Amino acid sequence: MSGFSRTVSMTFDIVTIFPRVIEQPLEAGVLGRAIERGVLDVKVHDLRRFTTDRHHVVDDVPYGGGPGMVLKPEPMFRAVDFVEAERGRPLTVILTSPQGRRFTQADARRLAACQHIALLCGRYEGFDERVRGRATEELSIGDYVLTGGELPALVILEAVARLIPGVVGDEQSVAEDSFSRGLLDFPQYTRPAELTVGESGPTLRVPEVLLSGHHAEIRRWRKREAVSRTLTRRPDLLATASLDEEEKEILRALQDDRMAEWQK
Ligand code: 9D3
Repeated sequence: MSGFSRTVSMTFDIVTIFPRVIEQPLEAGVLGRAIERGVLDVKVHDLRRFTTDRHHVVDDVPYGGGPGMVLKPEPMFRAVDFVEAERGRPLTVILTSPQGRRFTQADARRLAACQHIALLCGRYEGFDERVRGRATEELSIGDYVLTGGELPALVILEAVARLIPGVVGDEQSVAEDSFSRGLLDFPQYTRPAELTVGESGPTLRVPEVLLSGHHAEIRRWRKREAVSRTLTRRPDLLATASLDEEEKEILRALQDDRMAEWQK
């Protein structure tokens, strides 16, 4: 046995009629490097390869009439059979569709514990209803209309894959991720400390506290900014956020301020 043997942490099988849409973005960045290093394995399966007719037809008209086309069920069944034969069962099979439950960070964390995940990308008006029986879950990435499930599959893949140990270099930044605590990020600045935009524009300054070197004050300022931003922009997150005592205190003070402002 070689001491250098390496085990691939996670495998994604993606079934699509547009393999390049999945493959191209995975060549760059953090995920591309994870694939090169063998920490992550992504297999893209062209749905057309699972057709049996001469013209590799993947869609057909809807029974009952109406606009658009529906993905034929047999190629999709064969594709899932193929992946299942390769990976074994039980296999997590995710169907991407506008009818799915909304994908969240909690789903990403749950799915990161899986060894194999298959993602089926919808196109046209969607899947033949009978294919849903082969999926273990159905996910949407949000309430807007896209042309297919390829970008959603990439979104899910990226959110899950970056949680696999060794995919992102900085484990700390993954652990401290704002969404895992339920607060938005505090504002970030880098050099220079003063910036003049244009010929005679205003001077844009980095908040004094960040230049002070007072670490306790900086920590408190950052907490305050994160809580304040969340209260303004995403109050819905506060219902389930896990705040420490200091953050709860900051939140109460901010709410009192805003209530007072409102009653003036
Ligand atoms: C609910 C919209 N449908 C009304 C007739 C038509 C339709 C729109 C878009 C059917 C399929 C699609 C393609 N979209 C996806 O496959 C999809 C998707 C999305 O559009 N938004 C957010 N998440 C997802 S996951 C898959």
